[in-house]
Amino acid sequence: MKRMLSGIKPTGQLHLGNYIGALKHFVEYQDEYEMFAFIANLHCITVPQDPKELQTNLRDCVALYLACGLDPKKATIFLQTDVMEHAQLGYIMCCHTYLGELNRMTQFKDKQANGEQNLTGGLYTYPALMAADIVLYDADYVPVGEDQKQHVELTRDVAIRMNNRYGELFRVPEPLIAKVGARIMSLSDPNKKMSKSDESNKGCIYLLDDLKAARKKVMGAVTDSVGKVHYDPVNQPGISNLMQILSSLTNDRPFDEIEAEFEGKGYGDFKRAVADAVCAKLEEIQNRYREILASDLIETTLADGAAKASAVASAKLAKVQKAIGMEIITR
Ligand code: ATP
Ligand code: LTN
Repeated sequence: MKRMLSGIKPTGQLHLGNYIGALKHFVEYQDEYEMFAFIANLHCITVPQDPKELQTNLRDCVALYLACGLDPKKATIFLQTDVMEHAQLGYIMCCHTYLGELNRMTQFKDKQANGEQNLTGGLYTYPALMAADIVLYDADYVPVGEDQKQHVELTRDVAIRMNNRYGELFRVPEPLIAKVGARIMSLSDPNKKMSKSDESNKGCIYLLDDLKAARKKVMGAVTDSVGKVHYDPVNQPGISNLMQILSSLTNDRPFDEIEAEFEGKGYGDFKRAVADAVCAKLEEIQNRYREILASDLIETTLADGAAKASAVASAKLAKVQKAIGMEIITR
């Protein structure tokens, strides 16, 4: 069975972009692949976190993985820090990643270009840790949103480099990016990615948003003056974004079918249909989320997941360290 691995940073509350671009696919693939789904809590401290908020976000993130349909019997669900090998292999990968490669990573470059102050070393070297996350499990595929493609490509380059230098160590992974929904845009500015760091809060639908608030955000989404429900991301980015959301939440309904349904109707009708689909999905997730919080499923899932992931990760780290010639006592 082919392996798949992905992670989400608990830097804030999970949003619809995280669900449509990533989480939904983890769930779809868990039957077909050996799935490793983790919470990237080392990655999230690359930017400052409030400890209390982080603790809440962390628990919510695990609960939401489960509430969205990840099944601990099928997928290995774990916390990155529960498997020490991530940090250790992360350091080793960092020592095989060139500064030129890190300098090209847009996430860091953008923050620097925006004049953000006190950027950390952890943020700069983060793609090397992400590479370790992936190769530690010999993942064949990495389902992610569009913004992460560059990091998976770097992982491939470093894995190939190390395989060439030390002999076959790692499987070389491929990013798996959905055709629809890999970059859900902000509802208040369809030229910007829907993001946890949305300051106005109007453009981002959180999975735990109150349903009324979520509906209001959809109904207030920025559209255009064309007046036709048509998929054209360049000229109608707002409408095209809503079409992607609707399609993703309704069994990948084709765009031409959506266009035909709303032919001759106003944007109000279309937005109501999108809001209905969003609220139905949020309601389903939130009901399950409340049940999970009232149970001990978070703890049992993480304990189980950490044990399964550690077994794979420790064997891989031992192999790498031996190949590099770093070890004396074989583990
Ligand atoms: P932020 O929302 O703060 O920009 P992020 O994308 O940097 O967060 P994560 O929350 O860890 O980081 O992302 C988890 C997954 O969700 C990744 O695979 C990412 O590509 C995907 N993702 C994030 N935002 C979107 C979006 N707007 N549309 C589609 N996929 C997204
Ligand atoms: N960098 C990703 C989160 C992440 C990840 C990973 C995704 C960390 N390690 C390994 C896939 C595979 C992000 O910022 N969204």
